[in-house]
Amino acid sequence: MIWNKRYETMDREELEALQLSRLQETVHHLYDHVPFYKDKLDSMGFLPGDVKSLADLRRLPMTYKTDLRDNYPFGMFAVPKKDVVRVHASSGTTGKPTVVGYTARDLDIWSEMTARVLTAGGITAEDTVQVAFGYGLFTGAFGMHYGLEKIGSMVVPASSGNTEKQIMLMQDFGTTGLICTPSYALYMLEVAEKMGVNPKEDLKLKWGLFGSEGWTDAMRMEIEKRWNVDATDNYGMSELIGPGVSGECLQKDGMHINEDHFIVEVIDPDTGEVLPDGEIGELVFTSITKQALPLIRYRTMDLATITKEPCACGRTMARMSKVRGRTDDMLIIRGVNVFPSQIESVIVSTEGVAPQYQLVVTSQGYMDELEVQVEMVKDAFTDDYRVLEDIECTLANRLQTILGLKAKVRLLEPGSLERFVGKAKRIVDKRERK
Ligand code: DLL
Repeated sequence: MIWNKRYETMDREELEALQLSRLQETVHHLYDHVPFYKDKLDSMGFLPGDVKSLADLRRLPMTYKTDLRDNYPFGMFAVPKKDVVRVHASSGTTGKPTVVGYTARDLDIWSEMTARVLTAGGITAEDTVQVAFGYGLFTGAFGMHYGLEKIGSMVVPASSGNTEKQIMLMQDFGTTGLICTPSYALYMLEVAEKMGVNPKEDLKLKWGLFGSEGWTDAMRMEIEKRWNVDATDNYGMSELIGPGVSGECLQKDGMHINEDHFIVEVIDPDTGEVLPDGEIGELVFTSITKQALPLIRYRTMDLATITKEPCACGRTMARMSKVRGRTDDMLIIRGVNVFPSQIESVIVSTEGVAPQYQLVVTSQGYMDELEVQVEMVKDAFTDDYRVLEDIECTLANRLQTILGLKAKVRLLEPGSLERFVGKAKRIVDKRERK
């Protein structure tokens, strides 16, 4: 099903005309209301009226997360505070959070966008959907919640954590859709298994919409098999709006971007040069319908590819690939670029180990060491040294083939790593010089 055929199946020419007029409006709005953008455009001698075609987007300046930090908390808002009806924030790892704001119209558009993504992932008014993202400053739960209400599904705002209760609610309410991070979905599975609940027999779950962090296709297969669901990926970011920027349809072949609200570019993160479709680079988004906090050419640091090839579902909006990594979570080990997603795909497809892992990086003098700590599955866990060595060797060899780098593998007892109810933290970088 398609939530909004009028827009989601628009032909490209019409879409681009719409994007251009919305971009022009946005640039005027920002120039008139946000000193940060006015100063930037003035210093370049660029007037809002200079946006004559979509190609002029490339002449506009980029916006960085640090710009939001420097203007903390409300300095980038483009409307007076009385028109802001909601704020959210993303918790940075250090210092102050990044604050984002919404007008009533922004909230309306946001729920339209999440309604599209939810519909693409299989959700209808018939569904009972458990939202197991944390309700609060994080955008995940509220964003999906209002989209679900728009669709008319029955929402169970369970929030994150309290995992046994989540499973109980799923059983008692006949939950058919689950929304959370993929790592929490995995953790919930373990708890369900411990409680003796068999998803296939005891639950009615059909749809899993997982996002907010990276996960591989191998992980999708694992989750689909064990939860007995169709699992789709969806992407978003607080600064852009939250969830709802893009989502997979049931073809599971890339996430459809809501291009009538965002213009997407893929750039070379080092040079800023715009790359052709199909090439991997950093995603850069321009929001063209937001009132409270529109951003021009926002650098996401997320690496992916895009395609405008038609999709079998009928949607015409461009699709982005799964996020392959972030420019800031790429590890450089002995000069080799390593993405956690590469390691995850090896782990998930290796027998005997569970998809629970942690990457520990240390340095010995000038030599960096990568240790891949991974839990074993219960059935394979043994104290037979030869069996363990065999699994370690298989993993180390596969990692070397994929990464081009020797990594140390450490097998752990089932259940020994920390579990996450939100975004997982899998990298422990102990190097002084990173
Ligand atoms: O995570 C918004 C969201 C909530 C998206 C719920 C989907 C579902 P932030 O907390 O601001 O917003 O984090 C944004 O999370 O730049 C990516 O690095 C990462 N991310 C989000 N979705 C995906 C995904 C929300 N599907 C940051 N795959 C982004 C990989 C993702 N990474």
